[in-house]
Amino acid sequence: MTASLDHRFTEFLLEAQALKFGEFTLKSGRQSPYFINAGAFNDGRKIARLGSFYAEKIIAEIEAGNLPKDIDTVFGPAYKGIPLGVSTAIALTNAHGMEVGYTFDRKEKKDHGDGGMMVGAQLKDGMKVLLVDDVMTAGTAVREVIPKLKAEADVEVVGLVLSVDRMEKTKDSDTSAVKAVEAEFGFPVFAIANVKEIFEAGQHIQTADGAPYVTPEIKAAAEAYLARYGA
Ligand code: OMP
Repeated sequence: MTASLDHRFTEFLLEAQALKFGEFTLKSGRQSPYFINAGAFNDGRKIARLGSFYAEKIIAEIEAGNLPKDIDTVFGPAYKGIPLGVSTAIALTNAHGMEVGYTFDRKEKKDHGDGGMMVGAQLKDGMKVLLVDDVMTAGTAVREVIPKLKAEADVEVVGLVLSVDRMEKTKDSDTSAVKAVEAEFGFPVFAIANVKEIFEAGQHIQTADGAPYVTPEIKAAAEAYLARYGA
């Protein structure tokens, strides 16, 4: 039997050392005992596999009727979203026969050549855009990019796919950041895996020495963190 997507993805995160345990200060200022670092997907094999995981999740959500079939372009916000969007578009085409563009934004406006704030498939009115990003904690990154898209053209954002949902509440409410973004913008947010699934799977995945990646101490630290900040 093939393992579930979240289990296989957790294996990949751990093997690629993209999931770290220790003490980390997040963008939100919270002190977390774990950190997901998409920067660890730094070679051809890893980024190709990452794109395949995103594509698998997207196809599953299309089949479930949660995303439309006719997505025009995959948008990955600069900088970390760029390789995500490109590798996802490649995997959607190569493995699933889906013709789709990719688009990303520039951090600075270019004043020569083609000008413009976007690179890749040009955004036009009515286009269906699927966002991809690495991790959502408070949703700050997404809130920054939506106005940029809307300034470019009257596109329809059909959803957002993340690698990991940290399942945290927003700064000023008990609502999860994912739910708050869904309510604010009206599109669904999906994650290949969430932290609860990751910590569950990580107890059964072993390092080269045969020890579980997620020890009882690590699990306890994660649970204490989620008891405080989880939604
Ligand atoms: P928000 O923009 O507040 O949702 O935070 C998500 C961003 O924080 C990610 O795009 C990363 O830049 C960074 N981050 C991680 O990469 N991994 C984590 O596990 C946690 C964070 C974070 O700082 O919250």
